Amino acid sequence: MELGNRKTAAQLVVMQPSLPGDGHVGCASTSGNGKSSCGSAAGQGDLSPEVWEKVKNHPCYSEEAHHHYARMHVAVAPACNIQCNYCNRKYDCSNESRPGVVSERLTPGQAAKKVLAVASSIPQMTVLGIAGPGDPLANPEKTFKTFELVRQAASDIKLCLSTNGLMLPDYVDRIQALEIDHVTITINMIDPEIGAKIYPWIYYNKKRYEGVEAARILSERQLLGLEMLTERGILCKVNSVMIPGINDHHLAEVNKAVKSRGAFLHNIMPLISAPEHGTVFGLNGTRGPTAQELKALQDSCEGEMNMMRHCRQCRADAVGLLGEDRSNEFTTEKVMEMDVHYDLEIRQAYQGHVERQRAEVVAARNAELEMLAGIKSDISILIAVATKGSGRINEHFGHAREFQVYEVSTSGVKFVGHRRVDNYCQGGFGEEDSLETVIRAINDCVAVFMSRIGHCPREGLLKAGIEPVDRFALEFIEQSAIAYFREYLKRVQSGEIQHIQRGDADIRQGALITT
Ligand code: CLF
Ligand code: SF4
Repeated sequence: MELGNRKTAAQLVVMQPSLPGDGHVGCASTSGNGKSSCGSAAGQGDLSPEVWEKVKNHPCYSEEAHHHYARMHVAVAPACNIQCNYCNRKYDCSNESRPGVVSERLTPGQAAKKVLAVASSIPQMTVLGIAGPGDPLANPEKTFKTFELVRQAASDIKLCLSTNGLMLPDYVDRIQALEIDHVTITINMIDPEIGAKIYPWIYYNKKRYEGVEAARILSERQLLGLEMLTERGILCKVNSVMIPGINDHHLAEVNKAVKSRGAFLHNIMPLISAPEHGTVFGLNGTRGPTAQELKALQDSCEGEMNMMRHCRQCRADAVGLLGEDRSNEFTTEKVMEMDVHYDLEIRQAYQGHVERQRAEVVAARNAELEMLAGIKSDISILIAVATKGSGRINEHFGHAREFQVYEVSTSGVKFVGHRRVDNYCQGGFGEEDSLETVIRAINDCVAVFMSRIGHCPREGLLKAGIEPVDRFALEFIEQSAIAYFREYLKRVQSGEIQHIQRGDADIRQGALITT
């Protein structure tokens, strides 16, 4: 698909800004309907203190937290009880991990040691998730034993479980007893006719079911499990894979169904279906959505409930901040040789430092937001950012493996997604092919922020109509995005530039390359 051409019928010149005027003050911490913040926004908003305590340092349940806190997965659950057409069993579970990367399988004892080793080395690691590589509840003893061991040894680590939901109703009491406060269920449909196009079979009660019957049983079990969990006050996130032509128009109904059953957060993820992954969808040519298609669906569901937009579809053995992967530092061989000293006080002191940094980011954003007061305009722009975390613009363009994308308007600034890329600078030299893929990945953005950029990529970006911006190097992302937006509106108003609706962008289909 050709995505690089700015001069298309989609070009649209929108309303000129008026500066300043009617006292409109933007706020990034609430969505348009005043709904509270969480997965897609910042701060406590109107969340109850109990819920805020659960989400504030969970990198998946709080977009703001994901810049500062890390999670880890342990791959203790190899078996699965259903077949998804986007999964190839020789790879990790696509519910929560990228296909194409094989994990080491761990015993519960090995997994528990690995958790303590990571917790000692990465004090901002706050969450242990079990997400595969098969389905955790198709391997209940290994899954729960691992959680038990970690709960005994490290009481401050949040426990998080991700499942296809088939066996969920049977394990709700055990989940509650172990204080697993976060459960993700992958729900791709509530209509079995649609489900039959996604799931060829399930294995349930020692029997194999196929087609519509299989999808009906799966859907009933998923929704029942969701209801049972939310009745017990356990926070539930629903993951849905957006499969164009199959469930893309149906996911709005799924969104309503899961919201009505008390789901806290909905994470609509793009189908990953490269032919080399060997999945049914990959082999039969079912494509993933474009960036605009995904964002339009997420936007349309946001009025219904909180949407997660920062998911990295991580591996079943991922370690680190979302978007980075430090699993190579913690292989079984290395972990078993480590002399681990888990120290709660050190972890708490470090996390106190993280909280102070986080408060600085929020204060800087809010101060900048005040400068938007009174500015009226229909313009909204997307900005791509090269970052290593902590809410700052602190990555070289050539080293970035992903760009975070922010939407800015007079309503404020919000994170709307990320785009994974091949890093441009390979072995010290720029790669023209890589630049092309970067441009395709951020083609819907008017600017890209980075700490540094070389001459060649700068020229390439300008030619593609994307402004490279390094004058905010090491500054806070959101504050800088608002400052850029104010300048942008002035430039539009003065006639220096014309605001043009950008084209679509690619979502990369390749497998994650670990650092
Ligand atoms: Fe892991 Fe999932 Fe828990 Fe997070 S991941 S089990 S909720 S700790 Fe997070 Fe990774 Fe997306 Fe999952 S970014 S794939 S949503
Ligand atoms: Fe694969 Fe996960 Fe689906 Fe099982 S639930 S088939 S492991 S994607």
